[in-house]
Amino acid sequence: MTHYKSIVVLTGAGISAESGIQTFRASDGLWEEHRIDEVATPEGFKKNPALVQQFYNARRDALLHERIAANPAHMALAQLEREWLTRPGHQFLLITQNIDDLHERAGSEKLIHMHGELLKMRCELSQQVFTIHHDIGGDDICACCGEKGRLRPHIVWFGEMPLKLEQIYRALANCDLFLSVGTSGNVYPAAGFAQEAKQADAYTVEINLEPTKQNDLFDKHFYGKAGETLPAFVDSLLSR
Ligand code: BJW
Repeated sequence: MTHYKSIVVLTGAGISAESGIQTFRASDGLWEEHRIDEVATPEGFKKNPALVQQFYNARRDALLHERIAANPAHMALAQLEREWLTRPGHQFLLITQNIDDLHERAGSEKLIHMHGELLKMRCELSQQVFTIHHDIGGDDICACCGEKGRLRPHIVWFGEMPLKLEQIYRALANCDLFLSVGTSGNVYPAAGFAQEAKQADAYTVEINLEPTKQNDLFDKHFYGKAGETLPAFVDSLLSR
């Protein structure tokens, strides 16, 4: 039986679907209701900042609703990190494309939000990042530069550079198990991570409701809800 030492996990919108958060590309997903170029590009923000702020304000409100909570899939990854890192020489990194904070709520700590965070905003002038639990408005004055209209959601839009890529590629180059959960594999560079892991000779595992665009890059697939399949997979890893 193979003994893995270094695990990298990539999560996407599917892991939060069972918590009541909309995915992007499903028939009832966010991109059916909103135009990507209007709400998820720097050009869209420049053209109509109020519309973009409204889009993220509404999603922030929804995330902070009391009915939203981490689900068994988020919990399983937090447990995996906790127990894996007690083993000498073992490594773990969780990379999420999600901007919600459900991994943190479950207890994950070795975590990168490569597409930003909904509960943070950023000053466009100083790049200083602030935590927020309220709406951002066009008239808001930035605490660092004192100017109006300089605050934007701390989100990586299309055409912008995802966060902490250097750290991510370093981890991928050293991993021996790569696990992808609930992502459609449509958006780069995240969609290229399985290929990077394969080049490092890692064993690659995918959990999704259905086959994805990256299907051929995975050694093993588990089809089903992440909240059901992931805890069982984590149990099998931890019992080795
Ligand atoms: C379940 C489930 C359950 C459901 N259990 N599973 C041509 C070729 C290559 C690249 C490009 C290209 N043209 C343009 C690009 C670059 C572009 C890109 O990739 N475009 C594509 C559309 C082609 N990428 C970028 O611009 C990125 N930046 C960049 O490339 O910088 C330059 C660079 C150069 C060199 C190296 C590195 C970088 C930035 C991308 C920013 C993405 N931003 C968004 C929105 C902001 C965040 C937000 O508002 O929330 O991020 S787009 C949106 O898609 C969001 C997500 O994080 C991202 C991925 O979506 P995800 O998570 O996969 O969701 P879905 O809905 O697609 O899939 C859900 C899956 O879950 C499905 O498969 C379901 O089956 C499954 N599922 N329930 C298990 N219960």
